[in-house]
Amino acid sequence: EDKGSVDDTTKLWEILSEYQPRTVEAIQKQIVTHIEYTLARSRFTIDHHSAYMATAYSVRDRLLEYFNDTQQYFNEVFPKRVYYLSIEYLLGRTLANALTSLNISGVYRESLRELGFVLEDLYNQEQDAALGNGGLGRLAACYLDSAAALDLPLWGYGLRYNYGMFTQSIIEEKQSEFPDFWLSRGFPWEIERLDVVYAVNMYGFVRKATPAELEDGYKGKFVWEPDMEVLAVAYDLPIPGYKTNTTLNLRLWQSKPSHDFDLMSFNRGNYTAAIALRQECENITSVLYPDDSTPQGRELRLKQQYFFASASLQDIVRRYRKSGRSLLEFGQYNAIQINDTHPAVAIPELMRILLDEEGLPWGEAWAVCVQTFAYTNHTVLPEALETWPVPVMEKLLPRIMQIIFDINCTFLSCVRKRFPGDESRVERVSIIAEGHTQLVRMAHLGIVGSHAVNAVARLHGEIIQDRLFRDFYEMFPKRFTYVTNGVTPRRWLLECNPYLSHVITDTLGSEDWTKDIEQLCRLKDHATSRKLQQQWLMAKRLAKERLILFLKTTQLKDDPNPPTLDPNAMFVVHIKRIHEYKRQLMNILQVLLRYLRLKDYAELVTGTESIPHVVPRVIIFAGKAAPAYTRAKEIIQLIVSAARLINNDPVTRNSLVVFFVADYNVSKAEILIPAADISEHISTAGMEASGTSNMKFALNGANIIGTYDGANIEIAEEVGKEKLFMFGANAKEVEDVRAAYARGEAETIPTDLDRVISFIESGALLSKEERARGITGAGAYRAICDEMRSGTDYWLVAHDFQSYIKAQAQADRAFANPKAWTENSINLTGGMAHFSSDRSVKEYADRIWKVKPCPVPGQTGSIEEE
Ligand code: NBG
Repeated sequence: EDKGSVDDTTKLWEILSEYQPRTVEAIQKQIVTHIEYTLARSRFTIDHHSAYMATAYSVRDRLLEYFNDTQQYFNEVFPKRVYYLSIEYLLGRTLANALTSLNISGVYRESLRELGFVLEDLYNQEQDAALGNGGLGRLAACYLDSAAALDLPLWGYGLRYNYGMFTQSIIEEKQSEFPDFWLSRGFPWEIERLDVVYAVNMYGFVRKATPAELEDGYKGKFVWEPDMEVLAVAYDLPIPGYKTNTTLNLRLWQSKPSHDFDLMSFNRGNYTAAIALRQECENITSVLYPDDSTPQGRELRLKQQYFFASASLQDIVRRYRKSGRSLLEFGQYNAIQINDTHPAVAIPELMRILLDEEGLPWGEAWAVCVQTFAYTNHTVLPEALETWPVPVMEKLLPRIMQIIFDINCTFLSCVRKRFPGDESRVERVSIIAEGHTQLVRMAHLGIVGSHAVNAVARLHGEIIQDRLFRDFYEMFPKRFTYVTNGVTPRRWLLECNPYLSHVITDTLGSEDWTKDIEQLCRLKDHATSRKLQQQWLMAKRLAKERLILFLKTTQLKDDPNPPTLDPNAMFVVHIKRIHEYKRQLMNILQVLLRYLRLKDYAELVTGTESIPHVVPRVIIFAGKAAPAYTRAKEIIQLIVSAARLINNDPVTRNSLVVFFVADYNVSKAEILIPAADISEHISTAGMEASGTSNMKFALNGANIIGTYDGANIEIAEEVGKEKLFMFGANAKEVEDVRAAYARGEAETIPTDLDRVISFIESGALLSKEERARGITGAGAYRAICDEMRSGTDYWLVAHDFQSYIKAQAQADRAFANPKAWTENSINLTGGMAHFSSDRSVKEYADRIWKVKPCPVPGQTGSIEEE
C-alpha cells in the first residue's frame, strides 16, 4: 500500500488523532472556513442555503472523526459483521439528526445565532434524501439509526439514485409526477470514494474454463465472457449513533461506464455506439424503481438489482479476504440481511464468487451462503412478490441463471427425497415457475438460500407460515420467525416533537428514555397527574400550531378564502402510500358521510355561526400513488375534490376541514405526526404486513383508529385494546367474506354508504371544469362507485363500513372529554417502548445475525452530556 513518501509520520498521526474542539468559537471558525473555501462564497453572497451547506460540511467533519475511528476499530477487533442490503433507504433530512446524535445542537444553535442564522431555518434548506418508496425504505433508515446507537458492527448497502422518489404535485385535482432532483444543490453528507470501484459483468455467455486457464491459476470451472462491464463507485454516508462514538457506514453505489471496456469492446472505433453504451451504464442507477411496464424497464430493474448485489458482495468478500481468514469461515464473520427480494440475487452472486473466483466446491460454497444470508419478507401482496422471466435473466446474467438452475436442482432433489411422489409440491416450491415463459421466483430463492426468513409482525408471521410459504415452512420450520418492526425514538419523537420531548424528559427526570426506551413506561405512573396532563395538552397544541403555520404557508398560501384552522379541533391524519388495501377510499367516504350529516344537522339549527355540540375535525390525507396505479390515482382525485367541496361550504366549514397535503415525505411526516390527535391505520385485515407509522403516531400520543391488522394488533395488546378504536373484520373473517363473495354471495350495501355513493353519482363532486366539459354523474369515480355497489369489493370497504362509522363516533365522544383523552394519550406514549427499533434491531442481532455490540472506545472530544 502506498503510505506516502515521508518516513516519519508521527506528526501526521498526532494531528489526525485530535478532535475538533466543541466551542462556539471553533465551530464558527469552521463554518466560516467552509463558506469561504469549500463553497467559495464571499460575505456578500451568503444566503440561507450556503449557510446550511457550510454548517452541514462542518458537522460532516465531526462525523468523519467518529466514522474513521469506528472503521479503524472494527478492522482491529474484527468482530462478526452485519451487512444490510436494501434497494431503498428513505433517510429524510440529516442535519438535525447528526447534531442530535453528536449531542451538539445547543452549541451549534448558539454559534449560528451569533453569525446571524437560526438553526431551525437552516434545517428547512435541506432537501429530503428520498431513496425509497415507503415503509420498507424508512424501516431500513430506522434500523441503521438503531444499529449505530447500539454499537453494532453493521454496514448498510444501497444504490445512489440520481432521482429518488418522484415529486408529487396536484394539478387539476389529480396527481402529477415530476423528477426529484435531489442532488441538484449538492449533497454535503456523502464521501465520494473514487478509489472504491468494482466491475460488474452483464450479458455475454458462459463457457468452460480451458486447461491453459486452469494451469494459469483460474480456480473455477466456468468462465463468464461478458458483453458489458459496468463500474460501481462507492459513496459513503456516515450514520452517527446517538450519544455513542460509533458512526456506521451506509455505502451507496453509483454506476459508471468502464473505460477499459470501451477500448476492448466490439464497437471499437464506433464513437456513437460507444457513447450510447456509456449512457446505458450510467442509466443503471438513474432512478429508483424504473417503470416496469415495458420489457426494457423490467430489464433495467434486474440490471439494477444485480449491479447492487454484485458490487456489495465483491466489497464484502474483499474486506473479509484482507483479514487472511478462510472463506469456509465466511459465515461465522459475516451476516447479510436481504431486505425483501430486491437484493436476493446476492445469493447466487456469492455462489459465483465462491465457485468461480475462489474455487470452492459447490457443497462448501452453498453451506457458506445459507449460513450467511437471512431474508425479510415485507408483503403478502402477490403482485409485490418478484419474479423474473428466465429468458431475460439468461440473456443479462448467464452465469447467475446457470447457478440458480443448479441451486434449484439440488433443492428439488431434497424435496423429492422428503416428499416422494409429491410432484405438485415440487412444482409449488420450485424456484422456477413453469409455464409459457419460465419465471425465477425471487422469494423462493431467498428462502432456500437463507438460514432465517422473517416476517415483520406477528400476524404477518402467521400468514406467511400458514398460507404464503406454507410448503417451505413444512420443510424448514426452524427457519421461519418474525421480528416486529420498530421506529427510532430519536427521529420520531426527540427530534420531530421537541415540545412533547421536553415534557417527557421533565416528567421522567432525565433524557435517558431516548436511549433506554423502557423508561417511557414510567409515564403511565403520571398519566392522571393534572400537571402532566396540562403540559401534555400544551405540547400537542404547539405541534398543531406548527402544522397550521405550515399549511398556511404552503397549501393555503394562494387560497383567497382559506378555512379557519382551530387548534382545538380534532386533528385526524391518514398518511401513507395510496393503495386500495390501505383504504384511504373508506376514509374519504366516511368523511363525505360526516359532511352530509353535518348538513342535515345544520338545517335543524339554522342561524348559528357554528354547528353546536359537534367536535370540529381537521382531516389530513397525504401519500403518493404509483404512477401506473389508476385506481389509487382516482382515490387521490376523490379526496382532493371532496376537500374542495367541503372546505368551501360555509355551513360546515367551522366543523369540518379536509386537506390533501401534496408530496408527502419524511420531513412532512415529522410535522404531521406530532400534531395528530388520531391517526388512521385501516387496512383490510391480513394485507398490511406491519405498518410503522402507527407506531410513530402512538409514540407521539396520537390515538389509532385501526383494524386488526399488522402491528396494530400488537400495539393494541401492549397498550390495551380498549385504549384504541379498533374495528372491522379480522384476517380470518376477511378470508371467509371473500370466500362467500367468490361463491356469488354478494352483500347488500349499507344505507349510509349507499347515501354517500348516491351523492357522488349525483355529480356533487364534479369541478367547474368538468361540468363545463359536459361531464355528469360520477365522472372519474364511476368505477369506484360501481365497485362499492357490487357488494363484493375485494378490499371489504362496504363490509367494514358500518363498524368503521361506529369507531369514528366513539372517537368523537372520547375526544369531547379532554381529561380522559389526555390520560389515554399519555398511556399510549408510555406503552410504546416495545416498538422502538432498538428493540427490533436487538432481536435481529441476537436471534438472526448472532452479532454482539462492538463499542468504540472514547476519544478526545467524544460524546458527553452537553
Ligand atoms: C412494507 C409493508 C409495511 C411494513 C413495511 C416495513 C413493502 C414492500 N412493504 O406494512 O407494506 O411496515 O414494509 O416492513 O414496502
